[in-house]
Amino acid sequence: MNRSIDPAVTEILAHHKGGAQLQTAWDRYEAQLPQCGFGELGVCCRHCMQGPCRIDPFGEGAQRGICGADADTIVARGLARAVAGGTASHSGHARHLAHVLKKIAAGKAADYAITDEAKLKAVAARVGIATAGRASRDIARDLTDKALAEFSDKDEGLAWAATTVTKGRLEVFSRLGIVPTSIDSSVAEVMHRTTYGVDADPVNILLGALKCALADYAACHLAADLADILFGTPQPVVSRANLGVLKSGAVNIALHGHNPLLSDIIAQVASEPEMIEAAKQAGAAEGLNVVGICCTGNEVLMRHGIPLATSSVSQETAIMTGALDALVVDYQCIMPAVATAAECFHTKIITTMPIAKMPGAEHVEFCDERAADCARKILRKGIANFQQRNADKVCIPKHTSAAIAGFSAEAIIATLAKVNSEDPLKPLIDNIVAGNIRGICLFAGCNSVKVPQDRNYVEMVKLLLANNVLILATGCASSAYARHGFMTSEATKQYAGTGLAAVLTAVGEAAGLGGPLPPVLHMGSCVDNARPVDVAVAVADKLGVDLSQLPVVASAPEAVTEKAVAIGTWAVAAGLPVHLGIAPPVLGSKLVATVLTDKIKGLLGGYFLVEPDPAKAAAALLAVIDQRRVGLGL
Ligand code: BF8
Ligand code: SF4
Repeated sequence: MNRSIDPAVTEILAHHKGGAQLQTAWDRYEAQLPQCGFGELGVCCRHCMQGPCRIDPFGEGAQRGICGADADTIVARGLARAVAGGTASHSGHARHLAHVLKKIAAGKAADYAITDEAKLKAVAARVGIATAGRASRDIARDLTDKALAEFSDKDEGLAWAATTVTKGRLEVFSRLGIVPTSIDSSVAEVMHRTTYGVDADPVNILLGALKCALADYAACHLAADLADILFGTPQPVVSRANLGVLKSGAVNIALHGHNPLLSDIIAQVASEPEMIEAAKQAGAAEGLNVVGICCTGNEVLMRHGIPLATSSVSQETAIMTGALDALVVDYQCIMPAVATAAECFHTKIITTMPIAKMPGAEHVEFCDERAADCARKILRKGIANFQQRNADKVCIPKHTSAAIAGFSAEAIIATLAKVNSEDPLKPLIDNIVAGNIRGICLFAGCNSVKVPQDRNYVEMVKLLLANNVLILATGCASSAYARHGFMTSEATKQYAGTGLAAVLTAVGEAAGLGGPLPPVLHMGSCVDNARPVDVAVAVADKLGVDLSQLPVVASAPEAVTEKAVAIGTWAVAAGLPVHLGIAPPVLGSKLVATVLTDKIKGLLGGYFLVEPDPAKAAAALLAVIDQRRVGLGL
């Protein structure tokens, strides 16, 4: 089985081949094969203790669970619960940021600050908070109250959803009765309606899933906004990506997980002279080398230029270099397997959050009020562990690629403003109209063991770029493109079609980059999927159309998590055709599969498109883009 097309991952896996103790996600996947067919189709249910119940997909055995639920109900309930899981995760992340902003406004949490006052004012104004002549701290206090109110039931709906989408979308959501009244109640409602003997109507359950997904959207937007206020709105920054960013002569510390509350403070503290000196004292001539993994890696890459080591599915390979002195984690997408992998090397796994501990790891509870001290304590543990490193076990693949990251919506608009300061969106819209930019595709989501790591991303993007589709990327998708060299000026010359290359070159030169803009714009982590929506909404509003009419598509060609399910679902609600390269567990219900891939189109404009073959998927997305262009008269 081809496990990865990433050269660094391939090298490290080959280096450790045959190691009896050392297993990776790919080994454990093979040990699981064949995976349960009922589970794959989504037709098993454990929602009560009379179960588990399962439906025979061939129609010969049981067609109903003990309570009478059929395949349609069971599949819809399973999908809705996945959306609720994703929403709980993103909103936990957002809530954590809101609590810290509240502490800042109250004069506590002294290690954090309001870094981006302009963003604070812009977000506050957007959600209806007065800003003129007011102190930042007062605005922040009101903003936090408003943010925390998003989590508890209220009549008027979610401010972070209502103020960030088109009018047309809001009308569609109201018509379908899927406007969430709060983030927490949306999650709770899905859990309620999918528990034993509540909602048995599959279509009604799917509407509940859509409502919850819109709460997820609000949570993602809230998280991205608050992170910008606390740590700064990302601006283009040049860095490097892949395992070669680890250094044999430095103390290597990887930040893994999601919330910048932990990683940004560590990134700040790591540049303190005492920390660098401590690393040198420990014998590391090159000092301290902080790198990122997964979405928190994207956060510190975008704001500090910290290099990105690898993505989620290959997180164990960072440990397998034998050169990682500490892996510092907060929450989400951290495989418990990292502790097992660390047993074969010297890496210290440090957990930091009360809700995310792990056998085999050392727990250093992260405390918002003493964030910098906690960060220093964590770094010192990594530095002390450098002396445990066994030089004979060190194997750092040389591969790295340059990557320009940090394309927040604000950064994109500012770059376009260099071409037309009066009307920054005009160059983008004019080039879409002229066909130089045929359409835009957002790549999002994870890497899965079910396809060779990055294969779908790389094959699809080459085809789309050659056909003048501008690419936006977030999450592990952005990691894939960073590691494979798609986030450079050279990539524009190598991969972009003539029209797209001309636009990117003109914009890059006007912006003083000394070369073209990269053809794949790194827009951040998974919660940052709200950022491309901001750009799309601005374009739609300017054109006077709805999101469902734009030649904009999305793809999660290697998706894994419940968070990805939630994002994919709200992207459909936003009116986007959303490609999935791996079928989600819904194929056991023809009704659910048909609603998601077809019927939903008439209601929302968006829909799912499942295509495992990357070439066919790219062709399908191009066809959709062209249909939408025709719809706009282009
Ligand atoms: O939130 S893309 S594997 S790291 S879930 Fe996780 Fe998927 Fe990566 Fe970030 Ni997003
Ligand atoms: Fe079986 Fe119904 Fe219980 Fe699910 S809820 S386990 S289908 S009896």
